Amino acid sequence: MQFTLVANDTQSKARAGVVQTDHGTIETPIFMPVGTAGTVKAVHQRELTDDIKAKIILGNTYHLYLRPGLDVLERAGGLHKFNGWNGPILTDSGGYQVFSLAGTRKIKEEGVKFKSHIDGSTLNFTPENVMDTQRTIGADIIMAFDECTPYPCDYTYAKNSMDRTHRWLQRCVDRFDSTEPKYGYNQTLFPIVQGSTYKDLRVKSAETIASFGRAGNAIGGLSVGEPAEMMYEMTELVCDILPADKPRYLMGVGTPANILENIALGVDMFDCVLPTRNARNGMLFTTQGIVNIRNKKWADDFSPIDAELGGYVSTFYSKAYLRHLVHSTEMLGAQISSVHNLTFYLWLVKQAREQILKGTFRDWKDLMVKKLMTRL
Ligand code: PRF
Repeated sequence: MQFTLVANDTQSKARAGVVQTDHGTIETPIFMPVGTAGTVKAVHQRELTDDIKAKIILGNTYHLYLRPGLDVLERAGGLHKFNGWNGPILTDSGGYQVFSLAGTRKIKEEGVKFKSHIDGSTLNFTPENVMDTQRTIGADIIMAFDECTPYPCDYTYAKNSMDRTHRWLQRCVDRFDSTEPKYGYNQTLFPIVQGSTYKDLRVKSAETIASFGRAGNAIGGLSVGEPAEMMYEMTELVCDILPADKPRYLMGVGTPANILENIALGVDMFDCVLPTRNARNGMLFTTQGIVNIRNKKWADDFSPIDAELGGYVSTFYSKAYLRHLVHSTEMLGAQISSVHNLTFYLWLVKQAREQILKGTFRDWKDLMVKKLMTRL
């Protein structure tokens, strides 16, 4: 994997770049649709490429390990072959899902012992086996095994957890660097900064993560319930320490406003379930602001979902029809809403990149943040 910095914004810390992987090129800033179980929920691969114009998608080690399991994935020839997505894939390590989804869990130096949320069986994730699992899934970018601390988190817990995440990182690196890809293309490992909302811990973690000199770096432990201003403060502190010539990935963020503000602080890559999860609940992100499609006010609004956005579903279907589908719990409602929201997120980061290249990003961002968060 290779990263080329193309432009730096003069009025903010925003950057435009290009990430090259063996499965294709990604222009940054980028948003990565979440495909937890090897599928972006309610979205066909053809819609991902042709309508949404996704460049890279996410998968989750935790879910894929439990179902369909490593034997099936290996026999398929990896996740790309299994689900038919030929672009780049990034897998999260499970270091987040284990903490948010699994039943009773025990964190030890060796790793995490937990109960599957599917059948209750006892499982062990260690830095080593999580590297092996991601090798077998075949992601282009694989994530280190970390602990995402909750918010709020007391200082002592945050520090001990961060130190352990750093020790786990050394074990991840040792395992990753002593194993080979299984399917003939390269894989790369991103380490993850933790440190909760404590400035000194964030500085220490960013310095430690940077010292590993990997091809890209991630920021974890944010957008877990802390105020947005606190997240921005931590992102800025960390971005100022992480090397400028490597991509920076902010995990699990966020709203359109969160994405634009963090781009302004130097983040290049994002993922979040928000556009797809909220789509399934009738919340649409549009170029004019936020639409709750369930509201009575759209009952006979026969205008397109979002004429300015363009794209197939957003211009073909009307708000009134989509409202009807959602009210009738028709599956097509979730499909249209998901494709629309992801089209919007990919449009947003593309616009951001163009504004960075033109040197007009900051003023555009300030206007957009206000506009996009208006409830229509
Ligand atoms: N660690 C990992 N995955 C994550 C996070 C993290 O801290 C977050 C935090 N927002 C989302 N996904 N491994």
